[in-house]
Amino acid sequence: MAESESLLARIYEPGDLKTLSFPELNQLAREIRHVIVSTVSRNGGHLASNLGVVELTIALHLVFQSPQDKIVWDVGHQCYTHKLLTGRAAEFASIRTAGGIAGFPKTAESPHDVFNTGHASTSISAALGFLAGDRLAGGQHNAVAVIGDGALTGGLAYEALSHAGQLGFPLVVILNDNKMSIGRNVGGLSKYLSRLSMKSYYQSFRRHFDAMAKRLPFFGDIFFAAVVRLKRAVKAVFYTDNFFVDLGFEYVGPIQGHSIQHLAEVLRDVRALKRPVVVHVITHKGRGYEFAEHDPGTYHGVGTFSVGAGVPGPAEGWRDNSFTGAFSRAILDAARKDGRIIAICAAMGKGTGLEPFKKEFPHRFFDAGIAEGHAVTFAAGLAARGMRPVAAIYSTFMQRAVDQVIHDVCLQNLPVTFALDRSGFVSDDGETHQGLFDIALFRAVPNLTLLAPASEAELAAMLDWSLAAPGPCMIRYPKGNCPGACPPDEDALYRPLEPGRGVWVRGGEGSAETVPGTCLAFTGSLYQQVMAAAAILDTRNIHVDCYNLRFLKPVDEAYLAGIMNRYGLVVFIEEGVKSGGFGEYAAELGSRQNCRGKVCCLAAGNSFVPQGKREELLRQAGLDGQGIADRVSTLHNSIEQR
Ligand SMILES: Cc1ncc(C[n+]2csc(CCOP(=O)(O)OP(=O)(O)O)c2C)c(N)n1
Repeated sequence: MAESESLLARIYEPGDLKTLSFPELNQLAREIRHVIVSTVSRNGGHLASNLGVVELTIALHLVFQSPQDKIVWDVGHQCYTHKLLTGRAAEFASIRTAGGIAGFPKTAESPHDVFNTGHASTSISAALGFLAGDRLAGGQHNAVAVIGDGALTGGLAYEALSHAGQLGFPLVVILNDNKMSIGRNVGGLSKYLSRLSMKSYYQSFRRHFDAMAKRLPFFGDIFFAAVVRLKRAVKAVFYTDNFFVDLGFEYVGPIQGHSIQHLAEVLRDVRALKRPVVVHVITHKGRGYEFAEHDPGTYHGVGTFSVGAGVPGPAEGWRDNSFTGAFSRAILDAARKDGRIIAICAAMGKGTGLEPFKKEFPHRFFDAGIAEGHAVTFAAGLAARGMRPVAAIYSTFMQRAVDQVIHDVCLQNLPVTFALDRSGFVSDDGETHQGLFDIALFRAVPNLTLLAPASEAELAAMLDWSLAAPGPCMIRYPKGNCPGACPPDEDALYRPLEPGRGVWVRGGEGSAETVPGTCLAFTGSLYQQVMAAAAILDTRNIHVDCYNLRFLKPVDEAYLAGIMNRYGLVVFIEEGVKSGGFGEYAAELGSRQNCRGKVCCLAAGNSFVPQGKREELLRQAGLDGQGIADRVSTLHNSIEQR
């Protein structure tokens, strides 16, 4: 379409929507879908969720006055139309790339992004806080939380609903119900919402009633609130219960979520209500792009793809060589041998590699929904009953369940295994999704064993080890390729685990020519980077020994102190924040035990890390092969010169 014909090119801010007729707004929705599909095909991103809310977003911006009225996008992965309508159409091509606009709402990016999101179920709390603050400051603005039926499975959302019902502020909660989380939504709530949607006789009554009420001069508007109360009374005849109403909300819906005009009419009425209200909107995830409509789960989050051909399926004989793939195979092997092994995820069955487990052991697989805290305590209960639960949760989302790990699992020393996927730098999603805090968060917790594999064999050995351990274990691994066999020290990574100790993957005990030289001690995810650094250092005539830590906790302190005594320089290299990390602990151990060697820590800085590819982020942090080699050269030379 020529630039002059483009309606999107005429939208600089949401107020511009008011200049368009409804047919033009429908045309705008088509343009937006086109832009989203072509951009995501190039950059990757959350496709299906965004395609499902195009009309809803246009209607919201038509009726509410952003940024004075606050629109909070739950999870935030569905904010692309919002970004396009709020002055970022020109930069949209850069979405999710390093230095480009973010794939999630980001307050630093625009005043229309009123709250940073990325983790699910925060929108109702945040919007309620805005509203309470606004009223305390004497304001009269609106606040809207847009939350999906998936995000509504998170406990935080219920805490907020309960509080909002009690406060009575005119909070608008848009429940974007597409029956999907990443995959099909699970749990009692999703059944409940379907039941609400299916009351067609009520729907038909409601439509006629609305039309009639609107036709009455004056009454339609003036007595809208009274009409809503009356409808609620009528609804009580049809429904035996309505959870939202019982909490103190008005409940409107379910309404069809792809008619801008209808949505705008309903939202105007809702805005006039001046009471807490849940608007239940039915949308189609993936709408407007056939591949995504038919398989919204696959198209929830995608890499690059061809618009015409869609996302390619796995090639014949494809093997998932990531750490996730290695975990997926290892847990299946373990489960075949031990009927007590139970797999648990929190709405991330596919992402954590548990789909094959679910297929083979459907009764031993549990998807808790977007409810990490519950998933962890549920695992604790299973362990207390003698099962061997494995909870597979991304590092960033485990932040939600720190208390449950400490209070429900570790305090009772229950044998729960945590498979912490996406630990370390995570590509594309930015600050909210980095897995850089887990070492600092969990190293301090008593009873917990913290393990970091460097290879497929090591991951499997650690899983087996943890499944036989008497207490809780956490295995952290990155989103990245997982080495299979590990040259150059052929079988180093196959050696059996020794509690508290790592393994030498280059030189080490007995390599007299390098002692007292330099030792690189690292967390497993950086194995490939450290080996690359060692090779670069060889070319500079600096020969280093490399020690894969394996156990980040507990540590055989005498053994580690021995290393720090033998080597002139020990550099700890970890994929996590420096503060509270392994290196800091080791430095304290070295000083406590008067170790002779100089100790240094290479780690992620203590700031939030924006979006980029993992390799780029490692490079920026100086944790790629080149960066490590350069830092070690400098340290080595400074010691030589002393
Ligand atoms: C605390 C937390 N756990 C897991 C996720 C991963 N996640 C991102 S989107 C999503 C599904 C959201 O479903 P829903 O809210 O229904 O939105 P939809 O994508 O269907 O529009 C999940 C599980 C997350 N963002 N936050």
